[in-house]
Amino acid sequence: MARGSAVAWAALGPLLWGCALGLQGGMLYPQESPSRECKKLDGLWSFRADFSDNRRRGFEEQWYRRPLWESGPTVDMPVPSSFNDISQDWRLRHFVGWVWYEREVILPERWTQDLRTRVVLRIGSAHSYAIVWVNGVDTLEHEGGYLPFEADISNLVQVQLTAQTSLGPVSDFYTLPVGIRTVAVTKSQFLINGKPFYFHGVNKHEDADIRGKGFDWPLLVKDFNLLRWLGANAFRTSHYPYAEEVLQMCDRYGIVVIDECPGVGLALPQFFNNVSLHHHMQVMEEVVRRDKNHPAVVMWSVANEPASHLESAGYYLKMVIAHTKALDPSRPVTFVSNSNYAADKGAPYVDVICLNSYYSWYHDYGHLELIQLQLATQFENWYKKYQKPIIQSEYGAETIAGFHQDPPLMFTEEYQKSLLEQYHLGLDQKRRKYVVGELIWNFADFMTEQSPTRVLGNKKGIFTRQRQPKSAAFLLRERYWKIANETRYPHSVAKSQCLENSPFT
Ligand code: BDP
Repeated sequence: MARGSAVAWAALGPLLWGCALGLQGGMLYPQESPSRECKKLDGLWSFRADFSDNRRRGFEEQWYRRPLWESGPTVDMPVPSSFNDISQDWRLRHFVGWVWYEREVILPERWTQDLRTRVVLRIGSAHSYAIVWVNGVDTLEHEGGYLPFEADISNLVQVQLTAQTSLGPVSDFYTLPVGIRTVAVTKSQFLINGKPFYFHGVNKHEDADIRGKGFDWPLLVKDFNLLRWLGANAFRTSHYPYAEEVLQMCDRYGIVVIDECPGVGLALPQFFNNVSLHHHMQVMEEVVRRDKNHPAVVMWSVANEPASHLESAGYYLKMVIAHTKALDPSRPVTFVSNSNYAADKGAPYVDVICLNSYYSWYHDYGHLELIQLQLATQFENWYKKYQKPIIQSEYGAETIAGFHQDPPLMFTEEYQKSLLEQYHLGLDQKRRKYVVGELIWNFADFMTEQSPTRVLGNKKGIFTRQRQPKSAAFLLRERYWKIANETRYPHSVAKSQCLENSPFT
């Protein structure tokens, strides 16, 4: 290692939205201040997927000991990005296993010479298990994607290894934008600052052509412009915590967030065991620790569509929810259910009931005329049993932009529009009673694994993956602005001037 430089031989797992070196860590977002300097490590990294039969050749041959190119061929990989979306190699498109990233870093001389400086390596996110070596030394491990992790690497990069504590305290400055508001839940309302709040918004994904899940400022700003165009006031971070920059934007724009942890796919009885429970609680700790200072976040969601009809799921969800409430008594906690009201074992523990239902898509497909009846039954059953406010947390229809058919048939723009219209009639019946929100599935088309039910990914977006509107986007826009204006001017009709403004009160 040359003086003044550090080499991170390799990190395992794709680094999705980048990493940064900074002074004085503490799991805080890397931010420059009079006492902190940041060095972004975004850019091109050397990369290799371990295609060996057991996927463990890298460990056996200790690739982390030498520069990566010395143990075999490497390719360039941008960070942040998703490696699956970049390469022309079909094996990488679906690869699951260890991948190796390497980056040589030149550090400012003062970081390596001044022993009062604390140097912290922070990874914004790496999916889903990561090991980080710095100068060949195993420094950091983290399980679970989407969340940051960090280590003090001062001793690894500083030339003289004197005990740092003997040098006395250093002043450290870190500022946070502050927003103050209250959140409360009654048996039929969601209150922000004591006023009833109605979630009219979307579910999203961090996903786009080429970028995949990699963080991208132009994409983020485009999405927020579209949310404003739509008149949306909320979204759920389905199904994992989004980049911190996204939450910062929500704070700035007044978009309300249901912050979800990556508790997805808990569909089988064997998943509800003590090991998962322990890890799930740990992930909730990481989510709350990272996001607790964002006023935009008004509720935690601990899981999406767990098999909550199982007895074991009941105990499991009870524990995760209780743990989350203990971590943050100021926010309501939920999970998103697609179980039957009579069977759900987790619902007794949530503050708000969140329901996913796909009437006239996965159920009674083609029968749009059944939606209102199904929806009324759904809401009434759940409310009667639990007396808690309800959010329709997902509904939607697969729609291929440019497909048209009237009378509407599945997969056409007309069908998506009609399905939404029927849902909206059903929602309006309960909207001023105990239904406190509606979140369309999905904001934009997104990539998925291949399957017979997916046509180049999930096409339930009201925007295409390239962020162009389908017909349903205009329908939703009219509705959301109408609701926004009702909230803002309780007894008046929508004013077109509001299109210039923000939908948020
Ligand atoms: C819901 C899931 C979501 C899927 C959606 C769908 O929560 O992740 O993408 O179904 O099938 O049940 O479109």
